[in-house]
Amino acid sequence: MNIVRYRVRDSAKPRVGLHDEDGVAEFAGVRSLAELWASPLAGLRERLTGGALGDRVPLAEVDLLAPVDGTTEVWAAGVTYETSREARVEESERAATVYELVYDAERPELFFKSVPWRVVGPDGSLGVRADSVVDVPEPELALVVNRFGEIVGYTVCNDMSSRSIEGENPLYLPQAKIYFGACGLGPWIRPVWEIEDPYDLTIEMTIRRDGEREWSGRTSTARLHRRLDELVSYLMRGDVHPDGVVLSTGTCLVPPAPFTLADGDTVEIGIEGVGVLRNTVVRRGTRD
Ligand code: DO4
Ligand code: MG
Repeated sequence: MNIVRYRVRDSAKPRVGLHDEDGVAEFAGVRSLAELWASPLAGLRERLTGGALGDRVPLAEVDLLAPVDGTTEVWAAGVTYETSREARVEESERAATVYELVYDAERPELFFKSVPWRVVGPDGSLGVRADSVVDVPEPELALVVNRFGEIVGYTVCNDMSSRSIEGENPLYLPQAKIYFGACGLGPWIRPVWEIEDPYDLTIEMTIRRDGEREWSGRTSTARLHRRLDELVSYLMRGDVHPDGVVLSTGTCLVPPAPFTLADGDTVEIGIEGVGVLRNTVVRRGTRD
């Protein structure tokens, strides 16, 4: 079962429904995903498995949208895999120790990533800033968390990042991570009860340029250095998320320098059991 946010072609109205190989069926009476994240997990499961569904619409007639709406924010964790720690140390010679320290610190690195309207969904265009020279996609398992702090589902996040801007000074992190087209999410949400072991999922990323493979990598969530509930508990501390929150859990795949994304590249991120997110990259300033 995949929970989707979608639009039937030629209609402006975003809908929430269930997706399978044959099509998408709307959840009767559910106006937003945010509304679902206001129920405790037990109630949600009952509602989704026993709820009334509308007629199934074939996949060819729908556009899937980023699975986030309302006031549900997207946050991200950083330096949660050894590979990420090494990549940051390498790119930021003068401030390398902050990454080494946070990897082993009790408190994880968590940062705000996106409001829902800025999030790019399946097949949408991701952005690269015109004032950045080294840019990478970051393939990450993202947690969908309800207002009570319970993990209710999983999706795929692309935490697009400027390595050159963050490498210059870690205080530039918001500029390296938050800009137009910086957050990809989708293609849908897989409910938590359908993933047996979130610590044993293969993550794969392929970047294609002019139709040819430019870079690809494969890893596993088994290499995650933190527990998922630990990340969520820090995110909920001292804060409220009335419409729930999406928390991306950090990357274990960083294409090494001098790799940088080019205009027109396609990025495909697959997480076992969760889904495959495909997007195209627009490098701002290259088409003007
Ligand atoms: O500290 C910088 C951000 C790291 C990050 O986004 C990641 O590890 O995925
Ligand atoms: Mg990241």
